[in-house]
Amino acid sequence: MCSLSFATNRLLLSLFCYRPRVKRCGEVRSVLSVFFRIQAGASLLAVRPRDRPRWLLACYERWRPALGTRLCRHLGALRAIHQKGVNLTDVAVEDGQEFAQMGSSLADAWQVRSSCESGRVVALQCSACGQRPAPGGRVVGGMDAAPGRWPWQVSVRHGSRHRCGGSVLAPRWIVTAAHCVHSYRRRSASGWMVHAGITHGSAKQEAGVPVERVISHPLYNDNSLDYDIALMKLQVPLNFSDAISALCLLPSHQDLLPGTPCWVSGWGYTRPDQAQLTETLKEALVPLIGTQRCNSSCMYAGELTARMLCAGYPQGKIDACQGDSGGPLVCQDELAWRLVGIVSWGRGCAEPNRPGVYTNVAQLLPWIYRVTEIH
Ligand code: 4AZ
Repeated sequence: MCSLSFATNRLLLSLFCYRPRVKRCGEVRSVLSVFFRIQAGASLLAVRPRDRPRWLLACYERWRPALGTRLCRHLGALRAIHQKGVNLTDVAVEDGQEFAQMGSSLADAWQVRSSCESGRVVALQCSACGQRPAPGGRVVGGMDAAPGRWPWQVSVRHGSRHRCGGSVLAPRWIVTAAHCVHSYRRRSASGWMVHAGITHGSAKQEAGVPVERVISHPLYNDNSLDYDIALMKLQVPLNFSDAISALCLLPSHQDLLPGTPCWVSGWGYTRPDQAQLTETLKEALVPLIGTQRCNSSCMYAGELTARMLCAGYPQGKIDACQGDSGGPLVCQDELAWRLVGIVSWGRGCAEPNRPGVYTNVAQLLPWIYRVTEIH
């Protein structure tokens, strides 16, 4: 298990590892060999081969920027912000500190050294995500959300009307559902505004940030709602604060287990029979439901694709609803809050055996990375 991880507020201090990937027949494709962490303070990259008790600082020789990006994404961050070699003479290292020189790949063959040839070690900073300042919906059966509880939640508006929810991934990137933007002029960003840092006032006119680009997934299918994801690039960056911050994505090795407690939030309808958005952001706890069960004949009878996942309750009563679409389904692990789903569809709202269906973000990570890198 890879559970050696914890986070400090804003200073990321994280450990993670490569899990063995087991093929269906039981054959092991690659073995877990090394844990990583970024140490608070100087952001030094440390590695710990599986068979060693102590953390080793990573030597800078053989380092390439692409490795920093890969490591940050494995942690669930969107990108690496800074990476450089730091002179060992400029950092405080413990007596007897050992070092590791990279081998042929990130996960394997780090060689233990008593010093670094280059005299430098790797400092790596990933984009901040997944922390909220303090402990603290069309959500049917939910509760009012306290300010700051969901600082990544945005209201996506066209003209001044709330159309959908969305989530902050980076100061200039919002993720929402493709079906929210599909009926508007293709790829046109004009008219779209994003309102961040609010819990009240889905109908009011606070200053929003205009959208520069709208990019829907090219495979989005308006009939099946497969690939229901769109990214919005903002014209100006959001000012991150206690009220506005980014979500993490899933690390590539993380499994999503049925029953995991996750949260949905939004300004959508709070009663299936009343077409009215709420004034106050709502939240609801909705456990994940395994796809096999959700796709069974008593639920969605095969309508789900691999790009979808379910969350909610077989008995109904608590669910996302119209107006919540595009908004986040988030789950917390030892490290961070992560975007697991995007409110997408369902038969009605809060009905028995018709749980909410969400875009399965883990299946679309390569597309998110590619789009946010090239635009
Ligand atoms: C909608 O129409 C919608 N109960 C969103 C979520 C759900 C149903 C409908 C899930 O936007």
